[in-house]
Amino acid sequence: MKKVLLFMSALLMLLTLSLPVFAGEEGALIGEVPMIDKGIVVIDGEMDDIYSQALTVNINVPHPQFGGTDTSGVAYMLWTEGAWYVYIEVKDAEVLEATENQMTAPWFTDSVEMMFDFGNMHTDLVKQYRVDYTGFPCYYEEGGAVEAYGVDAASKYYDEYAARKNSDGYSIEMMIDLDKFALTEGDSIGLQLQINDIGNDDITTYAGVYYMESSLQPTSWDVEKYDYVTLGAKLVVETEAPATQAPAADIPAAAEPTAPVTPAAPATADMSILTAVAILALSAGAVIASKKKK
Ligand SMILES: [Ca+2]
Ligand SMILES: [Ca+2]
Ligand SMILES: [Ca+2]
Repeated sequence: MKKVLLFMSALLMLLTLSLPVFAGEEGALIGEVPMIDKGIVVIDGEMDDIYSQALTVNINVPHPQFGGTDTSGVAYMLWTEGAWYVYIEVKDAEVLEATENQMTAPWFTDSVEMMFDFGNMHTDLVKQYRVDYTGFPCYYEEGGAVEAYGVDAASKYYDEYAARKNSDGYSIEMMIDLDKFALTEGDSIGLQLQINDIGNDDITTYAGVYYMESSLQPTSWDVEKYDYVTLGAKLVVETEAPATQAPAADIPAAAEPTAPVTPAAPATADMSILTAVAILALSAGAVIASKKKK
């Protein structure tokens, strides 16, 4: 009897001790990704207003061996039924022109990668979505299970994607297709974000890698250490102020160009200001209309 008890308690102890080993390391909860309606975000590489309410994460942790010091990014994340939105602004002083590497080794172009562990259980293969600064898309599954590089192959994994180069780097926007993953509000998703930074020093072309800020600082495929997010509830989006509903008749009258008082005289700055002031005074509706066009 004693022997049995001893054996049972030893077994219990062994099971308790083994638990953390089987469960693996757990990353931290980053936060809730707000849900939005389809059609609010335009996938064009520019930051839509709604991203100000997105869950954000900084991408600025250099790879232990291949990291640099002068590149960083911020990712803004939202979701909708059947799709994941991410807008990433990258500060990269040297965006190097893409080469034929795009098809064979696409990580050697200045680019951003979004890696998902959709079950957050470390049991499924990690899904990797990469778009480079030229807008070249890639999809890859851990271990090479799927390798879809370029517009034709990758398009079935995205709803849309876009990129835009600017004076101090570039921005990437992705609408990743989630249709086949059957995700719903409250689900957890492990994730990693990565910037590939290509540049030139005096001798050679180099590649640097930066990861998002996270609790256990995993590298690309270190899925047991990924931090995770949950799919949040739908945002309550503010509707336009009632001022935009001003009587339609006022708007064309105020917006019509004003004829010069003396046709022969050249237009002066003073007159433009007076005209602008007159329009402002005439109709608030016209001012709102012009703001929206900016
Ligand atoms: Ca956009
Ligand atoms: Ca979709
Ligand atoms: Ca670069």
